[in-house]
Formats: sequence, C-alpha cells, structure tokens
Amino acid sequence: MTTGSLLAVDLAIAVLAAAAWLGGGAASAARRRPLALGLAAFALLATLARAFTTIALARAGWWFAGEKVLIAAPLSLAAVVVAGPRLLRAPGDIRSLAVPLLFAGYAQSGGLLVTLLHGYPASAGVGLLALAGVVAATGVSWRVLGARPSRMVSRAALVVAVATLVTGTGLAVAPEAAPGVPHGPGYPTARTADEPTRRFALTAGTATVSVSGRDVAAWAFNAQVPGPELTATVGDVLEVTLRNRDITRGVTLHWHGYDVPNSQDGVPGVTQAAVLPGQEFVYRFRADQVGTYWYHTHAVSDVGVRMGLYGVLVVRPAPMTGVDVTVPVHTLAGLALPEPRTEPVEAGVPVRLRLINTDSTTHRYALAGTPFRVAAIDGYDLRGPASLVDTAVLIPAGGRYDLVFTAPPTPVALFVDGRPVYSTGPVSAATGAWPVLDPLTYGVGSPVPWSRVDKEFTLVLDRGLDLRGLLPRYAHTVNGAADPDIPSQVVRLGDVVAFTIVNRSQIVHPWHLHGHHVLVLSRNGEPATGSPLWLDSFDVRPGEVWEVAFRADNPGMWANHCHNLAHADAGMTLHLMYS
Ligand SMILES: [Cu+2]
Repeated sequence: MTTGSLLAVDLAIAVLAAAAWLGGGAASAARRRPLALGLAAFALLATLARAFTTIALARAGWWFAGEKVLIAAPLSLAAVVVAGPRLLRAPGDIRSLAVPLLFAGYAQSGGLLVTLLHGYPASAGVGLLALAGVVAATGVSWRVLGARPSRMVSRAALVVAVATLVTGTGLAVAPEAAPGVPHGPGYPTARTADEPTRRFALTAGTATVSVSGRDVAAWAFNAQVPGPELTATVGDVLEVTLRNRDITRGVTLHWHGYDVPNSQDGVPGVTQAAVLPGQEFVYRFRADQVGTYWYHTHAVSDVGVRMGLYGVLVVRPAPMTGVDVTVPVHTLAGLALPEPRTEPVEAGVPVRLRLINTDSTTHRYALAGTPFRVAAIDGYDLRGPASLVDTAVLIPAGGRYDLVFTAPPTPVALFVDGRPVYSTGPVSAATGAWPVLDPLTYGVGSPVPWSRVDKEFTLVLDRGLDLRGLLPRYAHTVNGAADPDIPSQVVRLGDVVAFTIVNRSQIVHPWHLHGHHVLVLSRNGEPATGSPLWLDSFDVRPGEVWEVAFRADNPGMWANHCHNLAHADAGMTLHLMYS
C-alpha cells in the first residue's frame, strides 16, 4: 500500500472509531443495549487497528505520524483502558457505560482533530489543548447524564481542563520562529540587461473571447486567451511592456520557469508592486535559456490565471527547421483550450510538440500514431531519452514537456485527458490504458554535480487551522504554518541547498520554486536514475517524499509555493531569501 493510501485508510479508521465510541455512548445513555454493545465493540477493534496504521505511517516517515504517536496514541490508549474493561464486563445497567464510552469518543476525536486541524509538527501546546477538550467534554457529559461525580472530582476536572486550556493556548499561539516575508514594498527595481532586441507590449484587460463557439467573459492580454506567443532566439534581450487597462485587482508578469533576475520576477509585494489600471511596468531580461516556458500574472494569481492572463514564451536555439507547435492547455470557464486543430505534415519532417499545462491540476497527455521521445522537461534537455510508443505523460500544473518525432506517412494525434487537441489527420486511438512515463527513470543518468550540501530544509505540506489572520481559515500549510507566517528559507550565494518535500495531505501539491531549477535526487527514498531532471514544477502526491537540490546562484527574494494557485492563495506560499 502506498503511503498516500495508508494516510487515507488511517483517517477513515480514526473517523469510524470516534463515531462508534460516541454512538455507543449515546446508545448507552438511551438504554439501547444491543446497539451500544455493538458500536462499542466495533470502536474498540477500530481503535486497536489504528495502532497498526500509525506504526506503518511512522515507518514511512516521522512526518506522517508525529502527532499520531505523541498525542492521538496516548489518548486512544486512555480510551481503551477506561472503556475496554467495562465493556468486556457488559454491566447489567447499560447506562453506567455511557460516560466511559463518551470519554473514549472524546479522546479519539481529540486525536483526530489534532491531525485534521494542526498536523505536523506536534507540539505540547496542541496536545494540552486536546486534553483540555477531552476532560471538559467528559465532565459535562458526566453532569448531564446524572451520574454525579463527587464535588471533589468535578472540581479537579474543572481545574485540569482550565489549566491545560490556558497552558495549551499559550504554547500553541506563541510565535515559534522568525516571521515570514512582510508583504509590502521594499523590492529592488534595477535594470538588468542590455539594449533590447525583441520588444513586446501586453495590455491586460477584461474581454469577451470565443471558445468552441461560445462567448466567455475573460481577463486577457491583448484581448486574446492565451495572450500573444512571445518568441525569441537565445541571446536576445526581451523587453516586455505590461499595461493594465481595467483589471482592478492589478496584474504582473511572472516568467514561469525562466530564471530571470529577481527584479523581473513579477511577484507583487515581493519583487514589485502590482500594476494597477492605468499603470505600466517594463520587464527586461536576456533570453539565455533555450526552451518552452510560459508567462502569467502573479497578482491574485488564482483568479487571474484561471480567467486567462497567461501566454507562451518560447526561446529557440537558432532558426528552426521542421514543425514546431505549442500546445498550452487551459480550462477557461469550464471549456478546454486549445481548440482541436489538424495540420497535415509531410512524412520525414521533424516535429516538436511543446506541451504546457497552465491549469492548477495535472493533465494526462498521450501521443498516438508514432514513436516519440521526450526531448525536454521544464525547458531543460534530457540526456539520452529513449524512443517511446503508446506511453502517456503526466504534466503537473505549470510544467512543460517537449515531445519530438519524425512525421510518419500516417496521421498522428495528441490527446489531452482523452480529448484530441492536435493531429496531422484522422486518428482514432484508445489511450486511456497506456502506461505513464516515470521521468525519474527515463534517459541516461549522470553524477550529481555537487559533493556537499550546505543548507537543508524540510517542507511538510498539509492542511490546518490558521488562526493568525483576521478570520480563522482552513489553510494549506507548510510545516504547520500558512503564508505569511511560514519562516523564510535563508541561504547564501553559492550554497548548495537541499529541500525534502513531504506531502501528508490527501491532495496533490505541484511544487514551484521561482528563480531556480531544482535537480531531483530521489522520490520516496528511491534515487532518480534517469537523465538529470532539472525541474521548476513537480507533483508531490499524497504520501510522497521528494528530495531535490539546487545551487543558490540567483540572489533575491523568491516565492516558493504550490502551483495549485488556490492552495498558494490559501497559505501554501513561502520565500527563499539570500542573506
Ligand atoms: Cu497545493
């Protein structure tokens, strides 16, 4: 079983155990004897089963089990010790079981809430809060059900509940580390490149665009979705003037995957101010990386990108031969882009398909009718990519794959999630059952270019209650905190930096570091054996542990976030800072 499935099973068992203890307690109070005994017996078994899932998760990594071992397990043990023997004795008066069973339910629920609302890392404060909740709820049940505890016992319970509540709150709310990046001005504005050789102008505005024959309200660059395709030859200096006509929440341009100087990175509040209606901002940088990239707004990025503020950036090595097609996939108002197109290609002509995922979730791409190679991922050429046939690729949010092939005499078609988007003629193919390429084992390996690591960081991705903002929210968290409270990662120029990224949540998080490509070292402890993989976007699936590394060679303050942009907006953003 994968760690992701184990996390889901453990959660389901915990929910069932808590519900069964509480249900058993309620049934006892209502003198429903067979129901009470049945639910309680089930709860006891489920609670014992959780010992196994907890141990299995701890073996997969302490990040997955920390709070379960330190907080939920002792509470579960208390539940079993208090309710178990009484249950086995099956007393004549079933009502006398109500309070012990309810206590077991509160204990089980307390551990579950710690996992759901707080997660990793476990803290004494959170443990005490859970304990306070269990003691208080048991005391109240005891009084309500009439089996009055003695005055001394109830006073002692009250004192314990209040003391643990106060101590727990103090410990849980106290700031733990340096605060994150203050979101405000203070950014550099230096010009960084020579005289421009390629000039573009992009005007952001509300627009009505036509998709599959339907009019859709969009936010668009130059009134088109996607925006104009920006192309350059390596060595060109790009100058892009961004104007905002009427996007009231502001716009910027972020060059996704392009490791530009920090001042050109387009992150509002970090590298520049958002460009408001009537304002403009000029981006200038040298195109010294060849490959397939894209640009998008980074101001209220979740809404802005979804509404259409994105486009393609392609930097080519030299005048190209053959057919070169960009396929930026996007979902606009529920409609799939690009619309399908068919262009015959003469047999023998080299073809490059540049697949770009501009959505916030993974897409599955399948090329039918020809053997092909994956020539590049995230703009970086792969080493020794083998020929593939009838194989699908999964591209994470923000990611790019370049597929190359020589046009055969028969038609070829590209499917995205089963939908044809590009073809050279009529093709019918069932691609749904094709195996999926694992890029970590594809191509020819080479040694890691460093022999040391100077800085190591661990990012544990999860969900949790964020109480520090104005309104409490169920945030997407990193190490138990949400933006802007996640401590920045501070590195020095020249450091070799390693990240361990752990996903203990139930959903995929496509990770994206600005300004750098990271080299994948391992996934779930298995070293990457294929071509060196230099990525700017990679899916960390539930239960996965990725180790990646990079050289800190691009000074500035860089966003480091989940590229499911709704998650990024809901807390899953931190910053990499050079000291
Ligand atoms: Cu995410």
